Amino acid sequence: PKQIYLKDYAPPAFLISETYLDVVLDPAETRVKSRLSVVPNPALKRRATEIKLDGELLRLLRVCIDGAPVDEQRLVATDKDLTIRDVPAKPFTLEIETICDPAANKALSGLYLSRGVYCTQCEAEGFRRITYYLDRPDVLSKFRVRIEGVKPDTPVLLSNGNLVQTGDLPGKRHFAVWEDPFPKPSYLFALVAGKLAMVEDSIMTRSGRAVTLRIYVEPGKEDRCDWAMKSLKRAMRWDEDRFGLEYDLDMFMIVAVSDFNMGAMENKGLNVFNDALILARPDTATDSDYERIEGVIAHEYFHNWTGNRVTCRDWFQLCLKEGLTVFRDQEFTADQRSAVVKRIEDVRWLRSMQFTEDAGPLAHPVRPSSFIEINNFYTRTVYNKGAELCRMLQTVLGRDGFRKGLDLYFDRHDGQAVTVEDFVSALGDANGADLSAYLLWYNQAGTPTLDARLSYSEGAKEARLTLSQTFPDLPGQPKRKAVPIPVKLGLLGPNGGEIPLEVEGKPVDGGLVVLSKKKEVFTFEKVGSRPVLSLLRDFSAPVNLNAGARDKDMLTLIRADTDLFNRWQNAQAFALKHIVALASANAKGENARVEPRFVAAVGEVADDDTLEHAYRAAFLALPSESDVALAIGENVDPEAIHQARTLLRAAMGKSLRAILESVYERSAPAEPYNPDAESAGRRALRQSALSLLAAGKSRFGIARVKEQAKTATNMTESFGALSILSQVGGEAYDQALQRFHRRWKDEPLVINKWFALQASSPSPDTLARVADLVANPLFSIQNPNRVRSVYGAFAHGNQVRFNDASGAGYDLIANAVIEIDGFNPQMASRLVGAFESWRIFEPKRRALAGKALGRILDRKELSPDVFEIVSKIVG
Ligand code: B3K
Ligand code: ZN
Repeated sequence: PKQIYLKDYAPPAFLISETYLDVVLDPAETRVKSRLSVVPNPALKRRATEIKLDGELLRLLRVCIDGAPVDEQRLVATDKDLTIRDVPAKPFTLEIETICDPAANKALSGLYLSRGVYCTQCEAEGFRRITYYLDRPDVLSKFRVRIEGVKPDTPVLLSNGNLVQTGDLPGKRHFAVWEDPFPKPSYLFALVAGKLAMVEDSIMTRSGRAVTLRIYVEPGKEDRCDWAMKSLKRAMRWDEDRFGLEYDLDMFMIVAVSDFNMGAMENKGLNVFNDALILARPDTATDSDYERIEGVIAHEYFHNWTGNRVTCRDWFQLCLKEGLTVFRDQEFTADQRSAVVKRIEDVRWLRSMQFTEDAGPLAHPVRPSSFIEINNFYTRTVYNKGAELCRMLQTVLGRDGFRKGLDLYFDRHDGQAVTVEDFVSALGDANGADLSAYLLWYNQAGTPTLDARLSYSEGAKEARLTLSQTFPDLPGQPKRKAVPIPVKLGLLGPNGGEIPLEVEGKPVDGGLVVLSKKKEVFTFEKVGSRPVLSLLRDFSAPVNLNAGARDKDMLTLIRADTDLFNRWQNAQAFALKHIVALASANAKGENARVEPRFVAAVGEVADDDTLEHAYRAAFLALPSESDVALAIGENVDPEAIHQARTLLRAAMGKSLRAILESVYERSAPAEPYNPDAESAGRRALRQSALSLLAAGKSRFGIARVKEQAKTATNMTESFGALSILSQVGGEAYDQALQRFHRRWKDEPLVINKWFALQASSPSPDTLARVADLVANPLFSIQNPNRVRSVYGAFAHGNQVRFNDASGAGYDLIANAVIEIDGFNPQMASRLVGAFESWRIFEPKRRALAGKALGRILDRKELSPDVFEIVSKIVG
């Protein structure tokens, strides 16, 4: 497979001003006639004499230029493209007729059938499986689409934009014509057809335009669209208020489908969603499902401006739309819910998922400089580190400055396909600031480490803070330059109060300093006594913090920092250090002692009714086993980590028993069920309390869990109880599992949870259970949600059993990867990414993982997707 390089970018030789598609649907033989208005790119001096169109898995019937058939000699077709020689030097009309096979499409890229519904997924390069085209994001075209099908099978016919014509045809057939007035790249094209029910609402935009909102779902699921619709309306309003951005078409449609490779897709005016991110009813969806739905609905909607109106010049610029849009959806959720809790959730996820990627063999810059398969680059780094970079720029410019910058970005680039440089320049120019140093963040891989040392001079009443940065060694990464690191901080006085920050006689604005070199000293004046340093508040930069803080100071911060985020951050750091120590004692067979001061500090927070419930719940969640593995970094024994973490949880459950029981009793949410942040926070806190109580073998706790598993009327509490029972095990767990299965076997989205829970259990019988699960008639290897809930949950969410000392976990996943790669490379390559940390484990496991990886790499028929990931992982 071939590497593609950013440095080789060249503008397209031709543009397509208008695209007309005529699609005649048929399960195995869908006929697509395209009529393209092709224009030689006026920006280029040399004109091309041939045009090369992308196309895959198409049967070519006919090509015409300006109405005349093009004869065979002028056509060269490969399995990837079609070249037409001797094309006119002036604008011309190109007509192409092809056949594709949606029923055979199990890769779920291009046009495919999902439970009888035709749908498309074109990003990144799926459009070329529908017709021959210049399938690249810098070719923007106005689309007009005619869809024809059998009316009883496909009563609903949808595409982007506005419906301009419909009609009946002989033989129970009918058609619809859609026109999208906004020029767009082919990756934003969508077509949906099938038997779908619809829920409708409407909203008035700020400038007074009425927009019709429609959600299409499988008939019978209409009662589960409420939350998605409400979320959409809130997102639309929020984007007007916060960024002044209004919706631009008369109709906004969302379609939910059951077979989808990822979460959702922002096609212009016609978003297509994984139904797991639309459908919600209190008895079928958990609080976290509700929160995710709200966030993803917003995310896809926000793409209408950040991605669609202004798009990417090439796929290397993917973070331009994804990082910015994740940042926007994070800000939205922060405003809808609790800002500090949202920040905690995002930082927790970033540290455990993105930092792992950035420290391993798949590390790449937020803007990569080369790839084999672009679908492999929809990563935690591009999305979430990309979002952190936007946040960092907002921190530096301030909210208003960032808004001014975005305004200028849209003024300059609406309707264009642009680069990261264009984005950063707009932000800088609008604020009279030179932000070019921040481009380094986009171009260098790896998480920088920020070292901090504070010294205090009693005589001078000065606190000197020395900040310095280093990059970890990464194989294949060149020497990296120092990046600008915005550091938000505070100094706490003896009674926990904030000491005003002053450097060279001037107050430090917003407590923000920027480390712009490798090393710098900041001297804070008029500091009356030795302060405690509260560093990297709000996680103001995506760095590994090495503050060398003493336990005593950390405990002070956990108890008394005025910054809530940093109380949590210090508790996590303390817990992490502590579990690492426990695990190492464990591995050496030494007796490990749990730190009572830490447990007590956590208990105080849990007990504090002046704090939000959700915040207290987040506080009770310890770093995950893989977080601990990442912190240890080499020769990792996953069993020792599991035991250490379990030990700490049990100790917390035991010594905090009275507090946790009381917290449980007094945090009950109001009835009936409401998915709002307040009630969800109460349920989350009760869940954390019960889970720790169960870990500490509290009789009260276990009795409550059993009861809740039987009587809960919402999925949050019902599934919450089931997952605690899975820790407890035994008869009660098995019975609860069976009950759950009986009740929900006809609800695939709920059964996914049942699958995932069993696949993520650390219990030694999990390997055998997973083998049963994939043999279960409710499982289907062709359905991505099912694969994620069994193989995904096992490989990504079960560190002990995936890394089982027998090697059976590795073999299970390697076999699944090989099988899935035969029909859905994108899904296979996601799954195989679970091996990314294999080198940090102890030698025996490493050898077994290496063998499993070798077995995959030995296959001759590997997709480029899997090949790229595995060859990087093996190194
Ligand atoms: N832009 C899509 C992701 C497409 C993934 C293609 N492999 C969804 C999103 O990020 O909003
Ligand atoms: Zn996105």
